[in-house]
Amino acid sequence: MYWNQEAECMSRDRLQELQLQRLKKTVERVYNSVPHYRRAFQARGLDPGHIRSLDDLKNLPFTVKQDFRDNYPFGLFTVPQHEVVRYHSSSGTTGKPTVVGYTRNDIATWAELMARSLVSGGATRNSVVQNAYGYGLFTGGLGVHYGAELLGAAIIPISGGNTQRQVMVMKDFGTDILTCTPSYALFIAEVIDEMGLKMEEFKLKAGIFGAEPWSENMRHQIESKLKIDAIDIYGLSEIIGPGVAIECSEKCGLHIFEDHFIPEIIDSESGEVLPYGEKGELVFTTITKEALPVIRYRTRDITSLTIEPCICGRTLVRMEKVTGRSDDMIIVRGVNVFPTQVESVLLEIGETEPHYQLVVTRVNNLDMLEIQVEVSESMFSDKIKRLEELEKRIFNRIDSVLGISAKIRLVEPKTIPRSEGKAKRVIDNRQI
Ligand code: DLL
Repeated sequence: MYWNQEAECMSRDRLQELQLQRLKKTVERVYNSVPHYRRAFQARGLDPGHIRSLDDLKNLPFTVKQDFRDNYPFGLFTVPQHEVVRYHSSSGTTGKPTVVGYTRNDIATWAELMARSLVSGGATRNSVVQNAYGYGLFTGGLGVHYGAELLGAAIIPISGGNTQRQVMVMKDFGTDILTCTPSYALFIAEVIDEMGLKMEEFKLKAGIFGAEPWSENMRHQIESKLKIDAIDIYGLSEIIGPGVAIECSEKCGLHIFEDHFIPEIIDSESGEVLPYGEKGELVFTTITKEALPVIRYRTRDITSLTIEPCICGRTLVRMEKVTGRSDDMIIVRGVNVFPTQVESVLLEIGETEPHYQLVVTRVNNLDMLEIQVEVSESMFSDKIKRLEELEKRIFNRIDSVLGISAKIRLVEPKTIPRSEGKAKRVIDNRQI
């Protein structure tokens, strides 16, 4: 099922023609109205006339998060303030947040992409969509909201939190589509269980989960606990919000809406563009945005692209599930570790609960990684010996898969903080 078959199944030739035409317009737009871009282009001896083919994109300068900070709040906008109808912002953990803005047309584009995403994830106009992404400056809530309304589904704008009420509403309103972060979905499953309810009492069919990395094993956990299809949705504020890419029912890669965003994969070190199939940093250029077009934005997300045809019929390029951001990666004694890799190992062993946290400390100049993971009630009250055995097994598996010796700490059920939005997986206590 498609929302916009013409756009989602367009021939690659036609798509590239459209991309080039839109790219030229975007480049002219930013060059003529944003001093930052004009300066960056001129520093490379470039002007909009240099874009003659899609291949010329690789010569344009990158845009990075710092450029948003340096031009805070509206310096990268291409329209006067009266044309902006909405602001959002991403929660900067350090320094100023990133501010993004939308014209009326941008909001319409976003709703279109979210309608496509919801349909790809299994929603129809008869759906009841429970939207537990946070409403507010975060793009998740309102992004999904407008898409669901355009689709004609009934949206429940419940936002994140108050989980018992979420469960009650889910049951009583007959929610069939849940939208929230994967970590929150897991928490909802836990509360359903605590309330003594069974999934058979719900109409839930699918969940559209994103905004944070989650492993394939985490998907299986969520699918079996909630008895649904769990679909991955990707996006970021700087580009538009949720709805940049979405999985189809094949669940093998996320289709990127290339008629609006051109993706590239680059080598993070050299900045060189990598061919299809190779893993690297994902970079996006928006080609239809009005208020805030972005040229070659470095997402810091690690993935690869493929244009192998997909069984679903969409011709759009697919990106591999994002396993992590380069900023989330911790380097412990020289070994690169992504939280999702640890997650995958823990869930594969399967004797712990899917709630974990990584704590990094530095003792006598040596990095120490402690993996805290919850065990079930029954396991916790079991013999010490069994717990020690499990610790040992996790230690060995982490050592052989990730090449790192970590301290494993099995903790009591429900002691790791639950998240209602993006989960905090790493606590880095190193003073570097
Ligand atoms: O998280 C937008 C969003 C809302 C996406 C709801 C999906 C659903 P930001 O807060 O700007 O925007 O964070 C963007 O989150 O660069 C990735 O590192 C991460 N991220 C988003 N979706 C995924 C995903 C929203 N499906 C940053 N898998 C991105 C892995 C994701 N990481």
